[in-house]
Amino acid sequence: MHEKNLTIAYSEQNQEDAYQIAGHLQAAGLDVNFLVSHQDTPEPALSAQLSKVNGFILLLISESFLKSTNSLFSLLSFFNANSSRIFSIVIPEAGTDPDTGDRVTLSVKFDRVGDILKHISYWQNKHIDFRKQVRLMGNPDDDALNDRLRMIREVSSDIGELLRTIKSNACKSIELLMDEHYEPLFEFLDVRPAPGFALTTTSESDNDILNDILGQLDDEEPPVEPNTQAEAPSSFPERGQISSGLPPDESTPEEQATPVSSNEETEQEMNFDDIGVDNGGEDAPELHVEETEIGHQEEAPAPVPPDSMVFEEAYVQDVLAKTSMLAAQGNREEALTTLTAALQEYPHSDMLRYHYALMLIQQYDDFAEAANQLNTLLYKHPQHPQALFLMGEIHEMNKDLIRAEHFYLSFTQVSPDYAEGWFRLGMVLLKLAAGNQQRAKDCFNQTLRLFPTHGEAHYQLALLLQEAGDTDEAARLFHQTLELLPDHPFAWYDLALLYHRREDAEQAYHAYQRAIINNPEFKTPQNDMAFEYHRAARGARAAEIIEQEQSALSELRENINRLEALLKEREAELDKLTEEKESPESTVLITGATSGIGRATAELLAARGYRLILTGRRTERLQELQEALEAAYQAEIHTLSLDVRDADAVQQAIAQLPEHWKTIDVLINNAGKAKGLAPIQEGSLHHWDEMIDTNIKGLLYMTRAVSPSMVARRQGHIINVGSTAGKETYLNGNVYAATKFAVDALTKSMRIDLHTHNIRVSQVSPGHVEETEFALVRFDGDENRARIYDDFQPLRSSDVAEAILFMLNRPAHVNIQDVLMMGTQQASSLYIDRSGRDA
Ligand code: NDP
Ligand code: 8X3
Repeated sequence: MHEKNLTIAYSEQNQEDAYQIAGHLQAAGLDVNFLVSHQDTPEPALSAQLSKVNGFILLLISESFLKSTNSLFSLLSFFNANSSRIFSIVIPEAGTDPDTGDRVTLSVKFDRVGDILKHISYWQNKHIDFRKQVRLMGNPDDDALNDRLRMIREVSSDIGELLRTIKSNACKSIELLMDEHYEPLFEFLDVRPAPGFALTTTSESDNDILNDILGQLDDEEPPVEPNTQAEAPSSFPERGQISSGLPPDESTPEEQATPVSSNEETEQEMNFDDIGVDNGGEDAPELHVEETEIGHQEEAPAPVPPDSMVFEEAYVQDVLAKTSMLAAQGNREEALTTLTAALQEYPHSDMLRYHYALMLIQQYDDFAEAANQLNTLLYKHPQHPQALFLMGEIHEMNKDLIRAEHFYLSFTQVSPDYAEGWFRLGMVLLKLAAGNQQRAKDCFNQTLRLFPTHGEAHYQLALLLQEAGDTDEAARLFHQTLELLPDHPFAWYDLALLYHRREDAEQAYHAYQRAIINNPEFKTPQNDMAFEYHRAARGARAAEIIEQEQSALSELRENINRLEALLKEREAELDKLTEEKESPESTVLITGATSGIGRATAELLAARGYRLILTGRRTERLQELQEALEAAYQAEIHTLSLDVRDADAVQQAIAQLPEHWKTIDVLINNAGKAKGLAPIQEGSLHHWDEMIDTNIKGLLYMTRAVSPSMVARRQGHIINVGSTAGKETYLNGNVYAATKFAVDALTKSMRIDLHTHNIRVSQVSPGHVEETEFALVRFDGDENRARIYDDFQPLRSSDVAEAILFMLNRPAHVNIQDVLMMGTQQASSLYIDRSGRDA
């Protein structure tokens, strides 16, 4: 282990690089400490932290490092005071290409003037942007912001000198250092690495480390060492703009025709040809010079005045290259002396005079003398485009907007195809007077015709249209601005305000979020409240609308339910009316109406308004029933007291019906009975005759008497009351079953005979039915034997009556042929659940 104390100082983005380098140095036997600089946080600057560090410092110089205020603030003075113990390592890092968005390796270069100027330009623009933001935030007394502004301004002033200092001090690129196994560093530290130390790339991990660090550097030209001989440029391009080349603390945001950092990008794309300005290569910043290596000033060839005018142009170029290089190195006095001497030698040289004026501005802020020089030039060449443009800029900076307008206007007449001239003119017009909006608008439109991707012109036009109330077009242009300049610090916020005024709370909120990402200073409690309140209010309105809709829907649903109920009610009423309308026309003859099923049917039909001819043998019961039904239902009743077994009596009774009872629409053959329950060998012949005569012959006699009239009218309905005993037999049910089998057979047969006469023939076939005298009749009045329904619930007589009503009031085209029905506790003639009536 060596006693040397070594601290690696780096920007937070380069932590991995720091650890990898530390790993190598520890392998060489060195003790390594770390000091990290966080980007743009309020913590003390790196220089302040470094001032507490003893021993050697290894500074990792990366793109991130050179863009960090905390890393660079006061670093120049620290460096100057401690250069003997600082070794800089230039490292590449992964980043995003600002133009393409591609992932690329960002390599720090400061070998050439152009490289350094690029960094100077970056910090000047950063200073301008930040100052504008501070001003727009309307909080000029905010100490923290002012401190930050001061730091950025200082970095902006120091950065050129700092880079030159780093470059001229101990400084190596990481790839060279690794190629040489850190030997230059060990020499600087005056240590020897641990015996056997050498970087190897044989292991996979070492290869990874090297690849990580070296990245894509293989294709790039190797860095130029500081002492490399300088090359004189072949020409000295002229300058078209001075804004960002001016000392930052001398210009105000209003004076900047290109107010945002995003213009850095667009300016690089501008066409300078029209005013004879060479943009100096792909990344050349404001001072457009051919890339010139920084060498030792004394080693650069001094311009030698030529003997002949033939060489004047070459001489001028040579002088301008030399002065540019001297200025970039900070040797402005010598640059000015050289240029002054050359101008004295060639006072008629427009190029020398123009650049002399430019240098007076850039290096000495001597706008008055610069204007004098340019006036001299313009007196001779009134349409000299660069001089006109520069005069416009000088007067704009001096807030002499009337003269600025005059020179920019002259410039646009001389160089109408140079977009930036129109843009500057538009900006000056806006600042001159409120009534100039239309002319400014024309200028910005002209800018966009010449340079359609001029983001700032889009932005200015958007502001003008917004002011004029054309918010749709303004919104479109704000969006175009943001497509071209996605990080525009103000366009998102202006767009948010526009949407806010249009009460488009969602869009306003979104734009506000983007604005505060680009510029956190927009995030204030008032703004948060305004943008989020309106969004919330919109949400509340939406909730209110949803609630209203839900309530309207449920009301609608209730109305539909009410209407459906009403519809059913009306349909039922209509059915009833239809039945009532049809029933008086229907005359129904019921046999066996004095008891049981026949009586229940008579009551139901009377209630429904049918005209009834009621028959039975018991005359008193018939009269009693007639009175009851007439009283209860005002029913129209006719009674016939007859024995269905008497064919003549039946024939005569039907034949002698009163005229208005002659038309019988429905015949219900109900009269019937079971007599006895004995095995066939013991059966009573009397019983047998009675059942056969009543159930079969009685039915036949009635049908024979009534059906001819039906056939004649081609209208009628015969309903026979059969039985489950007509479907299946049971013990001792022999002759009764036979009679009901006969009824079933006759029903089918009659239907066949009569269906072609439009006469319906139906049958109801019940199982056990209570509320009848059936069992009492069967067992000759023995009430005890007749108690056959005590242990289960059979059908009731009214159940069968309803089935009959259903059959008879079907529409004319429907014939219910048979209704086989039993109580729920009865499955068949043989299977009855006699577990009780409540089961
Ligand atoms: P009821 O004894 O209560 O009714 C029988 C009806 O038939 C009485 O009105 C009776 O009147 C009449 N009747 C009997 N003999 C004659 C006759 N010779 N001439 C004229 N009318 C007569 O029994 P139900 O109501 O139960 O019987 C009705 C029909 O239902 C029968 O055909 C029966 O077979 C059938 N049936 C009955 C079942 C039940 O469990 N109750 C089950 C299945 C079918 P009157 O005495 O005044 O003449
Ligand atoms: C009357 C029913 O089962 O007693 O028909 O025969 S049953």
